[in-house]
This record gives sequence, structure tokens and C-alpha cells, in this order.
Amino acid sequence: MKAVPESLNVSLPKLEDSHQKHPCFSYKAHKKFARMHLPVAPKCNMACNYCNRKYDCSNESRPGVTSKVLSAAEALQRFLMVRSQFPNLSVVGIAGPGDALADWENTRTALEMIRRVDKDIHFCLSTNGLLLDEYLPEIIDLGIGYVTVTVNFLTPEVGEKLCRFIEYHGTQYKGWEGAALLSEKQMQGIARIASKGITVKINTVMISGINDHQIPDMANKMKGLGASLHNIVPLIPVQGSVFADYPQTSAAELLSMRERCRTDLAQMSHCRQCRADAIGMLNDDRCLQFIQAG
Ligand code: CLF
Ligand code: SF4
Repeated sequence: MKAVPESLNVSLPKLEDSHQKHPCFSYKAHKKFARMHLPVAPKCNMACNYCNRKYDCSNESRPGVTSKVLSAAEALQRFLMVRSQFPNLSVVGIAGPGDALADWENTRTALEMIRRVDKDIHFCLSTNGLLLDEYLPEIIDLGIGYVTVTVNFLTPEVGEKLCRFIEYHGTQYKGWEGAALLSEKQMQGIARIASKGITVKINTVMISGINDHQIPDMANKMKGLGASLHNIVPLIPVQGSVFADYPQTSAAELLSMRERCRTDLAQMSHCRQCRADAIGMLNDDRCLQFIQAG
């Protein structure tokens, strides 16, 4: 059970029975429970070679896409509307369209506003992990029980092929140097949040010929740091990104990698690579209906 921030003055959800209700962390739960993403975090502090967030397309479904970035007040309104129509809504997640922690002010304000009106809903964050350690006290105070960290490499030699730069406290670190700093912050952050009882999932974008050879060791290392689930997802080559011409990772490659990693870390197999404004059951996204409603 998390400490309750005085300003919120509510009791927070019991984590011990929440896995059964989280559609991403439990296969069974994804058939019963819905989640919603609130696209309140457009900024990011790094430049991944597979990322392009310039699209504003209601028909494209992949991470980083949202039809509109919401203010915290708009996020609360959308939450109330969705909750009234989905009695099985169990999780509110912040998954960009940038990075939840790089845009922490908006993320925190939106979650605080929701916590004031709903003490039971579970909070979930998705982040690159650069600022995890830094925001840990606030993550705990808000009662965020689930954090997903995208970890794509173990060594800066591979990291520099995946990420052009990171920005950390006003300084830009390019190539090898940036990748080394990111990796150090990710490891520290994952170990610390896991040690505080927060459930950690690792997302890894599998890019054949770039990082696939490190993924099995990554699963082992992440288990050691306290992660409880691994979600290896295929590269989606996106127009306008550096990796636009790379082949999409095949289903067979993905399956075989998950099998190899399963002995070290439990593997997720039902991810839908959701939009930043996804709403509803994983297999039946209803975000369009709410985008049109405003
Ligand atoms: Fe959203 Fe992610 Fe939380 Fe789930 S999604 S922030 S853990 S509430 Fe789920 Fe969507 Fe896959 Fe993410 S299916 S992309 S794993
Ligand atoms: Fe894009 Fe996420 Fe990478 Fe930021 S961390 S550049 S939002 S993929």
C-alpha cells in the first residue's frame, strides 16, 4: 500500500489484487477489463531512430500517435466520460505521445486531478526511464502502481545505433555518450522503483540485426533488477523516422525471441502497440468515438 499524499487525502488502490485487473499485466484480465490512455505528455527528452510523433491521424494505430494532446483539465473530463461508459475501466495510463516523465508537470497534474475523484483506478506510466530515479518520490506519492520502461539495449555500442541523442538537465548528449547515460539511468531507476513495490514491465523494440542479439541477456538482467514482465514488440517502420526503410520484425522472429527469453522473464504476448489516446479493451479500441466527442 502506498503512502497517501496529504494533498490528495484519499486511500489508494490495493496493489495486491490489482494484477488481475490490469489488461496488460494479466492475459486473463485483457478479456475483461479496459484501459485508457490520456495523451497529456507530448514532450520527449531523447531521439529514438524508430520514432516519429508528427502524425495526427485517427486511422493510424501505433505508439506515439494521438489525435489531440489534452490538457490536465481535458484529461479529467475525458476520464469522467469514459468511466461513465466503461464500468470495467480499471487502468489509466500515460503513454505519451512523448515521454510521461519528460512532461512530468502535465502527467502529474492530470493524475492528481483524477485521483481526487477516483481512489480506486490504477495508474500506469510508460517511460524511457531517463528520469525515473528523479521522480520516484512523486511516483510513489501519486500511487502509480505500474511502470513500463522501454529498454532497447544493454551496451552504448548498440544504443548509439538506436538513439541519436538524449537531453538531460539542459545538456544534449549524443551517440555513445547519450546511450551510456541513458542505460545507467534506466538500470538505477528500474532497480529503485521495483524495490519500492512498483510493478515493472520492460518494453523492448526488437530490431533484427541491431539489438536482437542482446535481448536474451536483457531479459535476464531486467529480472535481476526486479522487473516482472517483458514485452518484446516488433519494429514498426514509420515514415519520416530514421528506420523508415528497415523491415518490420516478423511474427516468427518475435515468437522465437519470446520463447528464448521466457525462462528468464515472463513474456507478454497480447500487446496491441496502442496509440497514446487508446481507450477500451485491448482488442476493441474505442478511441475514435471519444476523439469525435472532444
Ligand atoms: Fe497503457 Fe502500457 Fe500501461 Fe497498458 S498499454 S501504459 S502497460 S495501460 Fe498494454 Fe498497449 Fe501494449 Fe502498452 S497493450 S502498448 S503494453
Ligand atoms: Fe519517441 Fe518514446 Fe523514443 Fe521519446 S522515448 S523519442 S517518444 S520512442
